[in-house]
Amino acid sequence: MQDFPPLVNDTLLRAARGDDVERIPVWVMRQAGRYLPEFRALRAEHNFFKICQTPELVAEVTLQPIRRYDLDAAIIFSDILVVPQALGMVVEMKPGVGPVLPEPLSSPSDIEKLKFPVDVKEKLGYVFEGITLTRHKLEGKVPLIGFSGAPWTLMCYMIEGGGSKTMSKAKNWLYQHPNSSHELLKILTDVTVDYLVEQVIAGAQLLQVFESNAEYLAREQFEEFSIPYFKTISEQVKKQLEKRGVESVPMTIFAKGAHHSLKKLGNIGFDIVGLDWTMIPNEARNQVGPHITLQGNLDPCALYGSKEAIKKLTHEMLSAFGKSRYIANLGHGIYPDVDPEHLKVFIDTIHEYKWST
Ligand code: 1CP
Repeated sequence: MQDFPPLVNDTLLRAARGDDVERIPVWVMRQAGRYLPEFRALRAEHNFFKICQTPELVAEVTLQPIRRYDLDAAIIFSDILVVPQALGMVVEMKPGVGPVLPEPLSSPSDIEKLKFPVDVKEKLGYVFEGITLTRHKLEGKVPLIGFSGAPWTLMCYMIEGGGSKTMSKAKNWLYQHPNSSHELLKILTDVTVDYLVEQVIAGAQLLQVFESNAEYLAREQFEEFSIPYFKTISEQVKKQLEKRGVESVPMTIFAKGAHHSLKKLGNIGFDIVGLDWTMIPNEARNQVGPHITLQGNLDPCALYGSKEAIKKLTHEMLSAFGKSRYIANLGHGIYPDVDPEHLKVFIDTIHEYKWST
């Protein structure tokens, strides 16, 4: 390995393993992003994917929230859509619009156009270089999280050609072309496994898989088109790392909207289950059982409230989850128009919380 500085604050990793912690660890989805003026300033000078492809810029953006706040983890700056790019698809980031794929997969025969198999070290080597450099620049302050999109969420972008209110084109495939859907999901799973393994080898200390589009699937579809691939990802990542002689890292599954399947999510080889803000902590705990760490789940819009209101809602969140096996976060990514001072209130409230014994 790359002789990284020793880790000073390992609270996140201890909570992930279920060990005792003196304070609740907290990080925030999209913590490096547009709500930060220092991010917007850098973004004004560089194209989004140019930042992702330049290890020095990746490290700089990843460190921005760490300099500002008392966070317990950094998450590598990148995007889930670098995987479709690695498969040969064009992805553009349009300011004010979001990601656009100008040539989406319009029928199952388009699967043949994908450049598969992917040599992730060749196509996504810039991510791994970014991870290694960032891990050094973090100087052991907090652990570094790596991530990927889950296959169904990636499939949505590849077929819709960008965000969508309904995902009706991608869901059309599930009903009209279930075999081709599985073929595509299998391709995405294979790339994702290699991609996550290399992130750990490069220095990622925890991995999160984002199934942000789980909310579009009913339970039956989620069980057919999403869960089996999660299972393959967790099993294969751990197996491949063992084969390579590398210690495995904790893994988080965040499946937004998958209320109906929390029990299953606690039983597919992931150590941490991320909850969105509509999920109820004690119900989730009953579903996943005692051996899983829960993560979440304040409504990202709660940060629009007054500082007093944020404190109150954060206290309620903490008492609902309890101190053990818990990582604090929002229930989805922070929005670009949130006041950075309000995020500070959220983080500091979590750390200052006095647990009654
Ligand atoms: O969390 C972090 O700080 C790390 C950076 C990060 C992550 C983890 C970014 C930077 N994107 C992501 C993951 C990501 N990207 C997800 C999964 C998490 C989630 O649901 O939020 C998804 C669905 C995307 C796709 C994406 N990329 C969207 C959503 C579009 C939609 O409505 O469907 C958007 C807006 C982006 C662009 C993007 N990614 C990241 C940033 C900072 C931005 C803003 C782009 C800009 O600066 O113009």
